[in-house]
Amino acid sequence: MNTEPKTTMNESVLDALKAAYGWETDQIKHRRFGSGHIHKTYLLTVDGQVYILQEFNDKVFSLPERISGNLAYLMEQFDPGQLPFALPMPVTNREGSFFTRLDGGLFRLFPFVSGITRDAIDQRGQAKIAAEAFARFIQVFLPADARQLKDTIPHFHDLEKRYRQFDTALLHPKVSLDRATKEMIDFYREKSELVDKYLYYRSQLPLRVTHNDTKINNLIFAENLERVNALIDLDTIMAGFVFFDFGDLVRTVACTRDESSMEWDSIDVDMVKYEGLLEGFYTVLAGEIGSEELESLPFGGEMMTLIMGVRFLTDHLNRNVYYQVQYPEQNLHRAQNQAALLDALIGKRAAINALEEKLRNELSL
Ligand code: GN1
Ligand code: MG
Repeated sequence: MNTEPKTTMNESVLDALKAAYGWETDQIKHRRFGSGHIHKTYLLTVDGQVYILQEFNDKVFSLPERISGNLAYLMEQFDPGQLPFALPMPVTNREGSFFTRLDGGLFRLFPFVSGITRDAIDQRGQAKIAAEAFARFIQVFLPADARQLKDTIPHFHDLEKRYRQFDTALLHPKVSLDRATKEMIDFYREKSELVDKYLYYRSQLPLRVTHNDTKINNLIFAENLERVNALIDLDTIMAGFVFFDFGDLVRTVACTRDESSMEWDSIDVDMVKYEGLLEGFYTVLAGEIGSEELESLPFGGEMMTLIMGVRFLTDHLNRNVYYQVQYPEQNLHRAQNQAALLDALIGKRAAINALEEKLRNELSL
């Protein structure tokens, strides 16, 4: 089972890293860092110089060379200076590679970007700033040919495929189907009607360069939360639809409780922050992308919440082989959380449409 890993690395791994990066010092300190669900992340200090060290999850990203290839393609063609924030690239080792394979696993090193990361934010203005940052990322790469990018996780946001994985897990569940699990299975089965809308948009909208993991904790804010210093977790950059990136923001920003909350009854859509997100995307992208693309944004909120819920539930049925968990039912609880949010988003469709109308008028779109 993929349980919470121990909090320190073996000395032998640190020694091997020293050799790989050519560090001639014994002044190396590290501690676990961040709240990502996939890689294990450490804050590493080498002679006073601070880095982020990631133990890379190559079970999840089985094609790491594609990540390097995609980033190289994007960086060659476009000047990252066009963006008002950093896209931190890994530090190369002595062999010039982003990745260092050691006995203990596959590792990557990043420069540490100072600032603040949040699993939730509390103001409309911050929602707008976050949305503008992700929208700027999309905007800068609009002239790129998204099809040149390779899928780093094939079918990552393919809702239809995620439902097939759910069905497969249901054939031989690895956990007992208690009442809460059965309720979730029924809930997500019922919501499969959203797959048709996903397929419709997939057949109509252009593929763009999208980040695909726009949860709020993948932004590093300046200390005053009034600016974005960096956009991180670039492994899932691949061809996608604009509504994916808007949707994951809705899922993690425009909600009254964060993804790990178990207060199901108080999970709702925060319309004030939702408005901030829409305004951020409209301000940057209106006029640059098609009108149907703009109209698809609210669907992204529902679709991304649904796909995460289905993935969490599937992982629970498979007994936690994908996401890191701190206790066995955590993926079920995450699926319950996403279910509550999805219901709230569906219940607020009319209010969200009204919000779109109002903003379009205000911004003369
Ligand atoms: C994972 O690595 P992290 O925590 O930023 C996942 C995303 C999910 C997210 C759910 C590669 O992102 O797709 O949205 O957890 N990343 C991958 O919190 O599966
Ligand atoms: Mg992350």
